[in-house]
Amino acid sequence: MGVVNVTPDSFSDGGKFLDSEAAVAQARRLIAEGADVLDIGGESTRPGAESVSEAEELARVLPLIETLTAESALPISIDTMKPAVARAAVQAGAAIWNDVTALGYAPESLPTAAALGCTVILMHMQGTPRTMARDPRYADVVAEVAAFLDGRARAAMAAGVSPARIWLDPGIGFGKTAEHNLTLLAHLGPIVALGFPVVLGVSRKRFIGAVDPSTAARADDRLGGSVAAALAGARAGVAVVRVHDVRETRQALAVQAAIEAAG
Ligand code: HH2
Repeated sequence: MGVVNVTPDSFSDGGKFLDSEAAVAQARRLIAEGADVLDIGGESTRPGAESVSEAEELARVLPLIETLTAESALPISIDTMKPAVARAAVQAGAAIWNDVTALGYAPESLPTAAALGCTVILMHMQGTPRTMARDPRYADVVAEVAAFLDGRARAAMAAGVSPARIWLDPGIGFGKTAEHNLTLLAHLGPIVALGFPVVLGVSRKRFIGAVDPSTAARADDRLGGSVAAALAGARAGVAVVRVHDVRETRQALAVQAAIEAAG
């Protein structure tokens, strides 16, 4: 799954135009590099990030989804916590609703997902993007994340979401210390064992900067660590890796698979 962010720093018309052009170019690049899914987001979920209005988020993502569905059959995932944004994105051609709040942001999230009939990604997060980095605590991070995801999958099914359309994600970096993230990556088994495809987002995340402090200040210096974590996820049975660097990750996964096949 290739990541395409449409989160402009500038709200001027000029800035927006340039950013949406850049987003289309980035999406085309990831398609050419072999992405199987594109994940499009119009609201940053980085620790401390401010939320954006529904209208602004729609203005960022809808033109991109419309452009891409017109020129490619690749499935598109909409990374949003807002049910109205998910609905408009699916109506514009998105096939997957990627929700970092596991359909918990609004009361209408669950019924909206059921009515849309799209695939949903239910992700674990402790707190909210604004607060989650403050002081995350768990007695047993693996058991708690697995129990949460199991509960949200049950809630989604009870609301009418087909079990065949549920994917789960442990939410690496969302209300977790570097140690929590590494513990989860070392013990993905209980989450994979819940029986749904598992999505893993490790690309360029801060825990890599904790392991290699020389990259602490620069997220785009974390390619090696991102690929290492994606490979660990694949070995543990993860179905989808959400990445910024599709070409390098595909190559690493292919070499790992070739070595396993030769063994
Ligand atoms: N991580 C980010 C955003 N969306 N969705 C899922 N399912 N899993 C993730 O791990 C995940 C996600 C991180 O977002 P952000 O920090 O805003 O940056 P970027 O989108 O460039 O990764």
